[in-house]
Amino acid sequence: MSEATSNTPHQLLGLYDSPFVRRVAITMTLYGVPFEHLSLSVFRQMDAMRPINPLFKVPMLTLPDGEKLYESAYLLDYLDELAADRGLAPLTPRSGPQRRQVLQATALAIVATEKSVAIEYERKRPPELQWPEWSSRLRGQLRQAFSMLEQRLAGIARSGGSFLVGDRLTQADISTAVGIGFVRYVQPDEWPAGEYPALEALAARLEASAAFQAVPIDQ
Ligand SMILES: N[C@@H](CCC(=O)N[C@@H](CS)C(=O)NCC(=O)O)C(=O)O
Repeated sequence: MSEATSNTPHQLLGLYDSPFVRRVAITMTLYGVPFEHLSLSVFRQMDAMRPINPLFKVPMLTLPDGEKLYESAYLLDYLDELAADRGLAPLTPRSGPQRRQVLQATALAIVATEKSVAIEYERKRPPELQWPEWSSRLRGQLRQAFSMLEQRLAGIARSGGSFLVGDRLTQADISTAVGIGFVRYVQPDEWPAGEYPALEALAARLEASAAFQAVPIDQ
């Protein structure tokens, strides 16, 4: 990969109340990649965003050479490669069974997160256009994804482990904790307190960590 040569830092576009933006910002913080945070809302600041990102979809990462990247999974893939080039262990292993496991656990976290975002969009519709059966389906999927993660983590915890995959922090843990943080922040009524104790413990631990504290959801 061609390393950044310019002095311009990476620039990350989007609010941290977006779980997709936040997981990228936390990952950059953990990797020690300095970045400028452009905190613009895709809904409330469209005029300011239009010249920068007329797609109105965040996160968007601008590289030091001006190249723009979209879709948080691909941003993370780029950052993992950058980390590996710098001799750091990527948060998603580059190959092997643990890569598959991290990707799959991350996929569950993203299903839960996307369903939560979809519930939020449904709630923003005029009351007469809301479809309760649809919200209920989304809620069922959200809970199913978190249940599957809880089952995995509770099993690992019984054997003394404290991460979703292997014995170190991975993207699966980060995306899961960020997803939980989003649900609890935006839709506290959708988080069934006490139902996912292993996930709650993981989220509490990570939210207290320096990298998560550096990227507050309400900034
Ligand atoms: N799959 C995308 C999802 C990103 C996403 O949905 N971002 C929301 C903010 S949470 C957004 O940009 N919404 C505006 C829109 O879709 O029009 C990713 O992971 O980057």
